[in-house]
Amino acid sequence: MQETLRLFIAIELNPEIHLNLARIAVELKKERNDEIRWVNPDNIHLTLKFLGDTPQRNISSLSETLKQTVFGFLPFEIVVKGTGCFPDARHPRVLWAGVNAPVTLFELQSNIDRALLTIGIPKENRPFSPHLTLARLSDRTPEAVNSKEPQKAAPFQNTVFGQMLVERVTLFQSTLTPRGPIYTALVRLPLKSTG
Ligand code: 3AM
Repeated sequence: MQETLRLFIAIELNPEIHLNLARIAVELKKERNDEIRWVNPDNIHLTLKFLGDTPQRNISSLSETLKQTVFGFLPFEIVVKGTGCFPDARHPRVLWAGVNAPVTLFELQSNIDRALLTIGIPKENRPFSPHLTLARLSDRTPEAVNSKEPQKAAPFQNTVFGQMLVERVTLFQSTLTPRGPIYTALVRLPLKSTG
């Protein structure tokens, strides 16, 4: 059988952002609720593309394509600010922290998507909406909890959780375990250095 790895491409966050997101998760989690799956704050990242199960033998061409694409971009700043829900506050499935970013981030994401198509990885259908997933709510989450979570997060609507210079993109392996996913950085690909 062919060996596959579950992969995704993301931007890693700096320690300040991790710390601030961990703090608000503690606040929001005060009334413990088992229906909400909180993301381990150390695991929070900005996903650019989910690849899913990928044959191990394709990883070197994938990394090479990614390397060349990413190196075409200069570093840029992002600001992590505010909270919100997908698809909307009345039907929350994902609780997120927002990412304010220049057009470069959108170009980086769409260039990666386009470049990977040349090596047979299908393009993303949904428009790119940069966010950091804080928690996931399921269909089974009671309506009362569903409507409460966005309200609990509302005080953070304009909070700045930090900012950082994006200087690299990371190819991650995701290993699903009963205790939650384990993310392992496989390769870090630098943007073009100005120095
Ligand atoms: O951190 P976020 O939520 O942006 O939601 C998953 C996570 O992104 C997403 O890939 C990232 C790392 O797990 N993901 C997981 N399964 C997915 C799927 N089948 C998926 N995205 C699209 N399709």
